[in-house]
Amino acid sequence: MEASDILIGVVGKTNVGKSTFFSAATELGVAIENRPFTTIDPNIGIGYVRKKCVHVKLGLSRCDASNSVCLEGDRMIPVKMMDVAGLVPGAHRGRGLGNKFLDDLRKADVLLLVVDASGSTDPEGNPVKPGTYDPVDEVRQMLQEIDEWMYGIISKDWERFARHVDTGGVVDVPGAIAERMSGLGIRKAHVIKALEASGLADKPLSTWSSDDLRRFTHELRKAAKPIVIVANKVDLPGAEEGVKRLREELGEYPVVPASAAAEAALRRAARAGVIRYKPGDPDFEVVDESKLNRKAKALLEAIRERVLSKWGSTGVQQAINKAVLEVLGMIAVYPVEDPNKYTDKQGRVLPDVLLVPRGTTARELAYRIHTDLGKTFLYAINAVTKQRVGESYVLHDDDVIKIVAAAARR
Ligand SMILES: Nc1nc2c(ncn2[C@@H]2O[C@H](COP(=O)(O)OP(=O)(O)O)[C@@H](O)[C@H]2O)c(=O)[nH]1
Ligand SMILES: [Mg+2]
Repeated sequence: MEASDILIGVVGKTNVGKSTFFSAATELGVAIENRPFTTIDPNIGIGYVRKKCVHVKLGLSRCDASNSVCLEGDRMIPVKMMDVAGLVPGAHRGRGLGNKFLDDLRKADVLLLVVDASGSTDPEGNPVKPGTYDPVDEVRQMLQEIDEWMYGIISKDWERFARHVDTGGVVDVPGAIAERMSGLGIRKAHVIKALEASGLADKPLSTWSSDDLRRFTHELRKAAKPIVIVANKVDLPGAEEGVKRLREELGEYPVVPASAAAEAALRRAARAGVIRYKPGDPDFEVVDESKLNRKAKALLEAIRERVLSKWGSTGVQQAINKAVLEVLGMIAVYPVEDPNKYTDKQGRVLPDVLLVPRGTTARELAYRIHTDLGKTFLYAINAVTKQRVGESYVLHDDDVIKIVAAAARR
């Protein structure tokens, strides 16, 4: 996976807070000149993973973050986010914006499934009394919708495909399945994982029952579209019960309690210079009381009381970090030219950080930076230990790496 192409899909039914989450996440909360990132498309934007900047670890006083932003030692690393159209039950049969929803989903690497943990939004998105609706049912419905959609695609012409694989001398079965499903963002590694998880790795495809195919599809969805549940609206009454139920009943998925509305308000206030607050912080600090009117002050106090003190944070940053760093298993790597000064050719300190999948090698990193650098790779230098490492060196989180390549010497 190209880390710069990581796409987080924000999904869920109508009125649960997807757009609020999306706009909070794509607002950095600080005014920065020459910000290199803008909204790509009305529903695609840039969100950020927050990670301690390696300049702090290295004992440097600062860095010159260029492809990302360093907020006093916290590196905000851009990732693409998509505010997906609301999902209504029956979307796979074309209800609501069904097909638009499912089309958007194809491109996503990981999903933030936003639900109303307070149970105050009915299946069609209408507001109801908190606690009326069960967020666990809501998640199950969403997952079923996605499974149905995938099953519809995979089962089309399956028999013919299965016969062809079994009798046509296809050697790489997972590869053939992945190729058939590549339009859904499915890769061979996902297929291998799903074959194993569904116990179908050794069963010839043409002998699969339709139950087998459903089980396989379910596992494939879990592998290719992993999910973090965002239990939103925790500022409302009834949310505690909702979060508890989500955790009890859907233990296989991470559940992050959140208040997207609170995060949106905090980032706006931080941007206006009223408070000091970095996305994901457990608290904020009022900078200038005189800038706050009574209403704004009451709102901030309510956020502190109902969200931050109670839940530890608004959850928005935590959900993004969980999706990218834990679920997708990305690590941060800082390529440099000068391994002693940690600078690039222009003398900028640690300008770039890349998110790469855990397990990426030095040579793969070189390819990521530039094809020529990959092709002519000679060795790399771990700038922290000053050790020379070979092409198969497996990168660690927060590695600072200089690539030495034949092309670069010319
Ligand atoms: N109380 C509360 N309301 C929220 C929160 N997030 C969103 N909302 C409200 O829920 C409604 C629907 O939000 P929106 O983001 O448009 O939902 P979407 O249809 O899923 O995109 C709006 O009135 C929001 O202000 C939250 O964390 N807490
Ligand atoms: Mg919306």
